[in-house]
This record gives sequence, C-alpha cells and structure tokens, in this order.
Amino acid sequence: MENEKKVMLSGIQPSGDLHLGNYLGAIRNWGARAEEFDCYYFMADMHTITVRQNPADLRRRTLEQLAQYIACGLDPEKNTLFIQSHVHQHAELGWVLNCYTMFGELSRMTQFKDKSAKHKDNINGGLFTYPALMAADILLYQPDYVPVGEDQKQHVELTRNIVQRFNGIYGDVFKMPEPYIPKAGARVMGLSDPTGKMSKSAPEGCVFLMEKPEDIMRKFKRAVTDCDTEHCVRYDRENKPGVANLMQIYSAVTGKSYEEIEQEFDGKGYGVFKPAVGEAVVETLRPIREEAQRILADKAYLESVYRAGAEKASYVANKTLRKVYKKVGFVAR
Ligand code: ATP
Ligand code: LTN
Repeated sequence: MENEKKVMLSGIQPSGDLHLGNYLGAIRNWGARAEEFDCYYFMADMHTITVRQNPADLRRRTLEQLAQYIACGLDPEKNTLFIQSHVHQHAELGWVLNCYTMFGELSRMTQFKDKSAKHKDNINGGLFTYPALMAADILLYQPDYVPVGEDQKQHVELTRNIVQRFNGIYGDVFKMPEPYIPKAGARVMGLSDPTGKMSKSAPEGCVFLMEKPEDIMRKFKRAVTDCDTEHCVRYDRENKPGVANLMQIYSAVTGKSYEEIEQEFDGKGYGVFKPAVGEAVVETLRPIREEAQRILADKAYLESVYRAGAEKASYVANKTLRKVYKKVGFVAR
C-alpha cells in the first residue's frame, strides 16, 4: 500500500474574493486535518467559466485565492495545492463521467436552477453538466472525505450516485466519497439579510478575508439584528436569526459557547455586542490578510507551489484516469 492515510479533497471557484463563510464553512476545517489526511485542495477555475468572466480578473483571483489558502493555514508542504486547469485529467474524466450522469439528475441540481435563473442570457451546457466535472474532480483522487459547506452536499450526493452506477458496471473503480460538513460555521448567514447565506453576490452583508478592518467594523455595526426592545443577546435561531448568526460567528472565532456569550453580554445590548463581534473577526482575519499580502507579492514562490501541486496531483489523477480508460474500452496508447 503506497499510502495508508485517508484522503481529503475540496475546491473553491475563484469567481470572487474569499469571504468569512468560505473560511468558517470550508477552508478553516481543511488546514486542521493535514496531519491526519492526505489533502488535495484546488482552485476550481474550470468551473468558474460556466459564468462569463473577465480573463484578467480570473487569472488574478486564482493566484489571490492560492495565496489566501496558504495564509489560512494550508501549508503547501503538507497539502497538495493546485490549479484545476493545470491537471488535464479533470477535463478528460469529466467527459467520461458526463456519459454516466443522467439528464434528470442534472435537472434537479439546485445550484443549476439558481445560477440559470440569475444568468438567463447564458444558460450554457457547462453550467448544466458542471456536476459531472465536479464528480471527476473528486473521483480522480479517490478521497474518503469531501469537506464542503451545506450547499454543496447535493453535488457530492450526485457523485455518490455516479460511483454506484460506474462501479456497478465495471467493478471497484472508484472509492465512495463522503461529504464532510462542519458543525460550527456550516452556514454563515449574510449580515444584511440573516435569512440568506453569506455570499459574495450580496457584498454589503458579506465580510471578505482581505477587507480593511474599518470596512469590516462598519458591516458588523450595521448588521441586521431584530427589533425587540429588550436588545438581549440570546440564541434563538427562529425568532432572532440575525443575533443567532452573530453569535455563531463570535463562537466560531473565539471558541466560546453560546451560554458564555449570553453571560458576557448580559444586560449590554446590541450596541456593545455588534462591535465586539466585529473586533473578534478583525483580529482573526488580520494575520490572514497580512500573510496573504506578503505571499502574493512573492510570485516566484506562488509559482513553485502551484507547479509542485500540479505535478503531484497529475501523478495521482493519471493513475485513476488510465484505469477508467481501460475499463470503458479505450485502446491503450
Ligand atoms: P456564491 O456567492 O456564488 O454563492 P459562495 O460565496 O457560496 O459563492 P462557493 O465558491 O460556492 O462560494 O463556496 C466555496 C465553499 O465555501 C463551499 O464549500 C461552500 O459550501 C462554502 N460556503 C460558501 N458560502 C458559505 C457560507 N455562507 N457558510 C458556510 N460555508 C459556505
Ligand atoms: N462546486 C463547488 C466547487 C467545487 C468543488 C469540487 C468542491 C468544484 N469541484 C470538488 C468540492 C470538490 C462550489 O461551487 N463551491
């Protein structure tokens, strides 16, 4: 056995700047597992072009995302960090898996429905078949776990259906992956609308990792809470979603429990609570921002990271792809 460790893999589209939801829901949990797992994390640039992009911005954001991954604690010595389009096996396996993914399955994907409603002028084939490429991203590395936020669970479930279908025909080719969803931070809600998830498409309620402290503070001070007159910091998701979300964030960055938070702000009101959450977030993000800026300035280092990452990823991906090509009946070169 070449590798005894379990394997973990995930990716994020460089379609916008990384935010607190991405950090608490995804990236923070990735870094913590490097000793235990063999980890692969990538910039999903091929997925990003399912929605029209400005080429210069996509290139810049892909490198910024890599710098931010590293600054968030993903050590390139311990994790394989790469750019999806550098590993051509993703596109190749993606095509094969397209032929094992059903039209009906793809039609049920919430992300497709959401994005096609949002981009009515560009409902392209890639947007529709995207989950087959995501299944290829995953299955090339035979991971045990795929750490994602709640919203990506449906795609991982589809990947599991593909595994069942493919292995049912050809034998044990793919390992069955499990979604791995964090308990705290799985769904960080927007600060201006706590009924919707924090998302870069609603920037006024979204805290970006690279944002200036004063802008972060302003967003927290303006965060929507509720209009009860008692202004009491109490965890009640149903009736006080804004306060519950701020408590979730504060708990995730300080490690304090909801009871401890309730005690800390007992009788103090939102005027004290909201800036305190803001400050805790600013202090969590400060070292990440400074480190990301430092890394981003060192282009040679970044290049060495993504080159080494692509090399390692290609080696693993190629083994799976060869096996698949053989199984489906392609002549070996
Ligand atoms: P969009 O703004 O287009 O909806 P996004 O901000 O949701 O995009 P993605 O690239 O879709 O970002 O997500 C990257 C990862 O971060 C995924 O694992 C996703 O589940 C997780 N994630 C995104 N938003 C949140 C959030 N608000 N809370 C927790 N996890 C999140
Ligand atoms: N679909 C994800 C990004 C993504 C991904 C993956 C996540 C592409 N391929 C493989 C986990 C594993 C998104 O839109 N956030």
